Amino acid sequence: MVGGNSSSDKVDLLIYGPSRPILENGFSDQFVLHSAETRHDLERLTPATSDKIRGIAVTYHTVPADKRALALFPNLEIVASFGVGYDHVDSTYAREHNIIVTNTPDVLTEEVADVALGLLIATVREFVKADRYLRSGLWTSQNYPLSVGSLRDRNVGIVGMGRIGQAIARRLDGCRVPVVYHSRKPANAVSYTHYPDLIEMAKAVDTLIVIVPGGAGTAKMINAEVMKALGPRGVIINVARGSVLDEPALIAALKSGTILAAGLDVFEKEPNVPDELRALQNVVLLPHIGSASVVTRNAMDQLVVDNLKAWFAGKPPLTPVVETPVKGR
Ligand code: NAP
Ligand code: 8YV
Repeated sequence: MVGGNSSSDKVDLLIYGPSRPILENGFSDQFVLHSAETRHDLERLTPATSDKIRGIAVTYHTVPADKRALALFPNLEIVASFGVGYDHVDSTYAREHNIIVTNTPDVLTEEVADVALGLLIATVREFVKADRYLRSGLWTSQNYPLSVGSLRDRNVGIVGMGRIGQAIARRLDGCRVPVVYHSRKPANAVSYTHYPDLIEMAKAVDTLIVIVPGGAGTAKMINAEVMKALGPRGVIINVARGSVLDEPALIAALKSGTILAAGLDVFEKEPNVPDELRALQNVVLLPHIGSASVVTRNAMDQLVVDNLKAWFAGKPPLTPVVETPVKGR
C-alpha cells in the first residue's frame, strides 16, 4: 500500500513495513501519515511525497532501510526502528547524513530471555518430539524414551552479555546451571567468567546461547570450527540473528553428530527455512517469536511512536542508537 495526504504545516511521517494500530493511532493531527508496506511500495512514492517525509517508522526487520532506501528522502531527520536489533538500518549512512536512528531496547529484554530459556529446555529435553509422540498415539503402547540431554550436567556459554544475555544468565542462575560468556570486552558489573576468545569458550562448555547483534561484525561467527570445539554433547541456541550462524555448517554438524542438537528462533533468509533443517529431528525451530507477545510488541510499537513524538516536539529521542547519539537538544 502507498498512500497519505499532506499539509505544509504538519510533519509528514512514513510507516515503512507492516502497520499496526498503535503506529496508526499514536500520532496527533499535527502529523500526516504515509505508508509503504514493502520496498517496492517505497520506491513507488512520488518525489513530491518523499521530499516531505521528515521521519520514518521502520516497523519490521525484514524491510531494509539501507542506503538506497534512506537516500530517497532528502529531508529525513529520524528513523525510528521497531526492535532492539537494527542491522537492517544503515546507521552509518544515517550518521553521515545527520539522521537520528532509534531502536526499542529494554522493553523486550525479559520476553526474549524467556524464549531463550524455553527454547533451551525444549531442545535439551526434546519437548517437540515428545509432543509429536503423544499426538501420534505411541504413548499408549510405550513410554517416551529418556532424553539424552539434561540441564543438570550442562555448562552454558552465552555469546553476547548485553541486556538480553544478562537476563538469560539470571534465569540460568535460577536453574542452577553454570554460566560463562564471550563478548569483545568484559561486561560491566557482571561476575561470570569472561572469555575474550570464542573458540576457547566453546571448548570449555557444551552449550552456547547466542544473543549478539547481527551485521558485518558478527557474520557467521558461529561456524564449523566453533561447532567442532563445542563437541558431540554440544547444543546451540540462536536467538540473535540468522546471519550470526553458518546455517549449512550447522546442518552438517547436526547430521554428522559433531553436535547434539540446536534450537533456532532466527534464520538466514527469514521466513524461508531450508528443507534440510526442517527435516532434522534434533533441532527445534521457532518462527522468530522472541519478542512476539501482544504486551511486548505493543510496548515496542509505543516506543517507536514516543521516539518520533519526542523528536518532533523538540526533545531528545528516548532511545537513540550508539552510532547516532543526540547531544544538547
Ligand atoms: P546489547 O545490550 O547491545 O548486547 C549486545 C552484546 O553483544 C554485548 O554484550 C556486546 O558486547 C556483544 N557483542 C556485540 N558485538 C560482538 C562481537 N562482534 N563479538 C562478540 N560479542 C559482541 O543488545 P541486546 O539488547 O542484548 O540484544 C542483542 C541482540 O539480540 C539484538 O541486537 C538482536 O539482534 C537480537 N534480538 C533477537 C530477538 C528475537 O526475537 N530473536 C529479540 C530481541 C533481540 P561487546 O560490545 O563488548 O562485544
Ligand atoms: C523483533 C527482534 O521480532 O528486537 C529485535 O531485534 O529481533 C525482535 O524483537 C523484530 O525486530 C521484528 O522486526
